[in-house]
Amino acid sequence: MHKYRLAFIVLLLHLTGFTVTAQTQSSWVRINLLGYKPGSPKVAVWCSKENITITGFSIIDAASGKTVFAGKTGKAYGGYGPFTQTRRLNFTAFTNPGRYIIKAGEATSPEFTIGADVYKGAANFCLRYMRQQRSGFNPFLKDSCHTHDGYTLYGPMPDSTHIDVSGGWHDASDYLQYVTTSANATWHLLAAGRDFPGAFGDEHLANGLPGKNNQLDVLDEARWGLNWLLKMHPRSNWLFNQIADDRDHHGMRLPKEDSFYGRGFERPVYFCTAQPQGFGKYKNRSTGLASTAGKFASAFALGAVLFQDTLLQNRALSAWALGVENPGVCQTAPGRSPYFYEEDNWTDDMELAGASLAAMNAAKKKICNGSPGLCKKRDNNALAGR
Ligand SMILES: [Ca+2]
Ligand SMILES: [Ca+2]
Repeated sequence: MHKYRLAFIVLLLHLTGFTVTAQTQSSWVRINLLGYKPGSPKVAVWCSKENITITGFSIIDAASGKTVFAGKTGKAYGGYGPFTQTRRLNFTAFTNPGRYIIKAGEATSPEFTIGADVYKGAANFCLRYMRQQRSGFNPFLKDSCHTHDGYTLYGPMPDSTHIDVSGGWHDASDYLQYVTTSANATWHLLAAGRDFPGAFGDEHLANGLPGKNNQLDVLDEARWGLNWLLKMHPRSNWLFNQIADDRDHHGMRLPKEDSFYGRGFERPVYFCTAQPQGFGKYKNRSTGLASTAGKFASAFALGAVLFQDTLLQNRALSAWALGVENPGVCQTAPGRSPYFYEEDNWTDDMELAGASLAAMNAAKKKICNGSPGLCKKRDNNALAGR
């Protein structure tokens, strides 16, 4: 019995000591966790919860423990977030590859790397998050969710008309789905695949499960986005803006058991009307369609080029036309909470759309000049699919 009591006291002392150590730490050094390339700018940030100051820092070789670089801190930046004082630690001048630790005052950084290949695989790795966010079939869970979406609101059809808009990605770690964020993500995935194909692999199928399908995974992911956007712009004069609203935030539930909207597992699908919307006390300040229409058009136009798809081409043109006819912003719809995506500019979206359409038309001209019959056949197929 005595033995156990002693062990308990030793454990208690150990825990107490640990707690005191954690509580007394008041400053930290934050680094780029991926590391730094030898020739790139290199900055860490020292931050403290006390109003103290430091004037210098040192870099220590992780293996030998020797100081290999000494630097002066930048000017005091003052408070930021939970911190009272912050300073930048610039060590761009230090270019030797290796594993290091930064020591600044009482704070020590985690170990980090300086090396030519520190970013290798990073872009491809980020696609894991996109696959985890997939709505409809989710390859991370190997299960499907939100397959009942959804019922319409604000549209030209009677409210609560069912329309199939299952697919796309959940937004920001909740289950909401927006065109404004999804079309933006889709365009960037397409552009990344176009401009940096060597940064991505082919280790997943179109549905996100492991496998090879002779298509870069970044373009598989972009295609997943485009397929959903086509459902959200199903006719040349119909644009939908979002699925679900802030009732989403009222509690935790499994994605396939999302019954927060009073119609089984269906969720509301908001039509873009160029007017303020919001089912509860709060309304957005929508004035037009162009911010959303422009994002649709730019994603479809770039997708049309990369996938040689005339349905995407036609949808790019129809979304563009709706944006031209309805200048203004199309904000997301709130409900019981006052916050929503308060986008106040639309010209940037129409500019990107215009540039993307010009590139699409130039690419089409090139293809059609080479094979006019193929273009005619594709256009007919696209029209039949409308
Ligand atoms: Ca693939
Ligand atoms: Ca904008």
